[in-house]
Amino acid sequence: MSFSKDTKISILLSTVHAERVGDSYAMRGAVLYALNRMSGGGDTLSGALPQNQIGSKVVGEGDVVTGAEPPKDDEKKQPGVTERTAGYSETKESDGTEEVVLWVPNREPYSVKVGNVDCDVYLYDENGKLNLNGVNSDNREVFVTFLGKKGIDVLDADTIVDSMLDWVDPDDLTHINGAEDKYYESLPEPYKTKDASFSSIEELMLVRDVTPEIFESIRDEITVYGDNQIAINVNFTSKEIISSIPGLSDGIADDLISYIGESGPIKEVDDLRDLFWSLGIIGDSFEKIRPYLTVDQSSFVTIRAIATSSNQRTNNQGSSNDYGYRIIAGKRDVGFEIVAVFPE
Ligand SMILES: [Ca+2]
Repeated sequence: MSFSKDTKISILLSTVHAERVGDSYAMRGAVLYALNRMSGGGDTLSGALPQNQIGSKVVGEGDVVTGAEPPKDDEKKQPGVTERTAGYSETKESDGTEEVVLWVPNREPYSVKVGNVDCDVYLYDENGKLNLNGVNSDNREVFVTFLGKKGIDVLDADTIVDSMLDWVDPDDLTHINGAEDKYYESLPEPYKTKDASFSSIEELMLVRDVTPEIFESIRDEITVYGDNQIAINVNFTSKEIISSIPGLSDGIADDLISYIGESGPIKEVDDLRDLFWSLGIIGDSFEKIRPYLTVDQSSFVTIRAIATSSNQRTNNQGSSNDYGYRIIAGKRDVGFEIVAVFPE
């Protein structure tokens, strides 16, 4: 075989490919390691592993994963930072013989090294997202406003939300801008409305006017797991979601998110009363907003790992947002179990 310029390119490409594959396995390992740490270690991991989806490598403590660290404290030891991590970022429990520090959802990533790849692992509560099965006729404006903030035309947003209601409700009566069987059966590839709850967020792409581009722009902020209501965990949410709640402006959402960043998670919804008061939301106004807010975590957590140390980072074509490996884990009697994997 002659060593031409093309061969070099081919070798370079295969190196990049190998790094990408290596990162991919490292990120999978990091996610499974996190699942183990959330479950308190021990035998729960092997029981929770769908081998066919994850590959054959089972990651355990002391195996290929080394150097697990608590969340980074890169805020230079400001007063309040310690308090924020204490009692929230890590929960100490005793299993009788040794103390196991459980990993719990946290605004800061955990760090873990898998093989020679450093990974950041984010644990995110699903109650911080908008639950597709929580949308109803009374709170539909929240989702319409949210879609608007994502750059979706208001009429399209209205059509999408009405069609979501039709998709889920058991009847065949079309909402003003919605769609039932008659609409979907007229498509080149006809199908019927589900008339039942969303089973996955991807199912949203079957709903009238939801394009892959629209889905891509909102997929990290929607869920079908957790509590089937629009009650957002303020400690794990985005500016776009918070400011979609009637009565909460972009400015207030910014102030709330900075407050949590500086002072730590909100412990009681009532604690928001004073904060919002200082921002001009007084008396009855707070009572109207309150049902949309919670500090309760759901039983579902997104575990997302992103490789941070590999050379591939500099070669990465896509945005870091697209880069990573995620699973959704649901709490069970013993530990957590994988309920969804992205990419599969
Ligand atoms: Ca229906």
